[in-house]
Amino acid sequence: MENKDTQKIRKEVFQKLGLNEVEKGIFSGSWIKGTSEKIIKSKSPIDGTDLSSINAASEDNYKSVVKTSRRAYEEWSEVPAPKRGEFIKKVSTALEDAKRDLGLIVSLEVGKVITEGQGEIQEMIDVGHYATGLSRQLFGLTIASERPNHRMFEQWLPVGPVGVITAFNFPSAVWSWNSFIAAVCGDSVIWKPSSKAALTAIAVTKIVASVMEKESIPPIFSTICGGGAEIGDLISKDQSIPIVSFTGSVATGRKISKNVAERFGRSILELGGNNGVIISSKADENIAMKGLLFGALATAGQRCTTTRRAIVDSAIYKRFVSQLKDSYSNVKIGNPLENGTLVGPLIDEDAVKKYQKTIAEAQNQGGKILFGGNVIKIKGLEGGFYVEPTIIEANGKVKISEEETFAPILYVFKYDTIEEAIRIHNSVPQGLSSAIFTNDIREEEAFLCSTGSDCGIANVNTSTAGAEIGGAFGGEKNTGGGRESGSDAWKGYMRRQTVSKNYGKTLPLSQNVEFKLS
Ligand code: UN1
Repeated sequence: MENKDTQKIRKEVFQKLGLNEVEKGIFSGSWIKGTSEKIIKSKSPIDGTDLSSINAASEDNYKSVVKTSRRAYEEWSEVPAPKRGEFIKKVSTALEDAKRDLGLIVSLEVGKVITEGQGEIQEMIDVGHYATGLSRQLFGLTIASERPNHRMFEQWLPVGPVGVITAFNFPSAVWSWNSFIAAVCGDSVIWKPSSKAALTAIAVTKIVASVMEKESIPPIFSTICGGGAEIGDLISKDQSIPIVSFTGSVATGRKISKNVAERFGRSILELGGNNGVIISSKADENIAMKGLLFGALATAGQRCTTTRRAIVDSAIYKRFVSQLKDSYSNVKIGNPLENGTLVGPLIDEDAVKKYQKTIAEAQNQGGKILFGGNVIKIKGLEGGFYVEPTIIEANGKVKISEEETFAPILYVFKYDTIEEAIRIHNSVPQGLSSAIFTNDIREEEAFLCSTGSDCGIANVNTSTAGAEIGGAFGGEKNTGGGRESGSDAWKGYMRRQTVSKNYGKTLPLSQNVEFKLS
C-alpha cells in the first residue's frame, strides 16, 4: 500500500513535471511509444508502489532513433563549439528551475534521501556549467616541425552519435557527465537509461527536449528505454555509434567492451568499485569517522564510490571500531523523503537478496558480523526494501570482500604498518576510488606515490564517495579504465587529427629522406 506522504509528493511532482502513469519510452525529436512487447514498470523502492508503466523500445525503434541522431549530429557538428556551449547553459538553467521536483523524482524512483536526490540534479547543473566553459577551451597543441616552412598542430573534431548506457544509482548525473561534454564536443547522444530508473530519464529528457525545441536545436539528445539488455547490446554492436559509454557491472562491461572492440569502436567504461579507506592512528579521528560514515552509508551503499572496506591501524582498531558501531546505531534508516533519514531503501527485492547472500557467504568464510546484518520492515512502508547497514570483521579471510555488492556492507581490516595497509588496500580486482585518513605527510605520500593507491581516484582526509565534477572520474583494473566528466575527459568524445601544413615553395621530407626522380 502506498504511504500517504509519499503519495502526496508523487502527485505533486508528477503534475509539475508533466509525468503520467503511462509513458512513452522513447524521445527522438518527438515522443514515440516503444513497440516491443515489454512494459517497464517504474516502482518506488520506498514502499513498492507503481510509479509509471513505460513502453519499452524494439529493435525497429532503435534503428529509427539512430537515424535521427545521426542526422542531428551532421547538423550539430557544424555549429561553433561556443554556440553549442550556450545551448548547454540553457539546459542547465532549465534543470536548475526544476531541481527540487527532479530531485524528488530521483528520491521516489531510486530511494535517495532528499539531500542526495537534490545533489544528483546539482551534479547535472554543475556539469552543464563546466561544459559551457569548456566549449571555449577545446584546444589542440602546436608542435615544432623539423621541416622548414611547415606548421604542425593537432585539432579535435566531433565523432558522431555517442551511446550512453547508465545505471540506476546515478540515474541522471552520469548521463550529464557524458552528454553535456559530448554535446559541446559536437556529438549527438543516444541515452539508454537503466530500466530501474526509466522515469527519472523521461523526466530529465522532457526538460531537455523542451529547451531543444525552444532553441530550434536538432534532436542531439535522444532517449531510448529498453526492457533488458537488448538495446545496450544493439548499441555496442552498431558501427554507426563510434563511442559507447557504459556504467554498470564488470560482467556486462566486459560484454559491451568486447562488442565495441570487435568493430574498433571506443568504449568508456565505469564499472565496479570496491573502495577502501586506510584509517591511521595519526588521523583526525573525528574527520575519519565522518568520512567513513558518508562513504559507507550514502545512497544506502549503492554508489560505485561507496566505501566497502575500512583498513584500520591496530593501535586504534578496538576503540575506532567500537565508536563506528555506536555511530551506526544512531543512523536513521527509513523513508528517504523524511527529514533526518540517512539510509533509504535498496533499489529492489533482488538487491535485498544479494545483501542477504553476501552476508551469509561472508559468515561462512569466517567473517564476524559486528553490526546489523538483517532485512528490516519499516512501519507504513511494508512494500519497501530496507536493510540494516552492516559491519563485518574480515581480516584477510573473507574472500567475498573482494567483490562489489551494491548494499551497505562494510568490511573492516586491521593493519600494523602502512605498507601492509596499502597491500590490503590494493588486493582487490577493482580500482575506482580510495582514501587515507592521516595527518602524517609520509603516510600520505606513501599512499599517493607509484606504489600507493592503485585507483583512479585517491583522497586524503576525505571520503571515497562524493567526487567533484571538475576532476576526471573513473578507475583502473576491473573498473574499466574510462574517464568521464572533468579535466581532459572531453578528449574521449572527439577524434584527434594531427595536421602538417607546408607553406613553402619546395617539398622537404621528414627524417632527411631524399626522394628524387633520377
Ligand atoms: C557512481 O556511483 O556511479 O563520486 C557515480 C560520487 C558521485 C558519483 C558516483 N559524484 O560519489
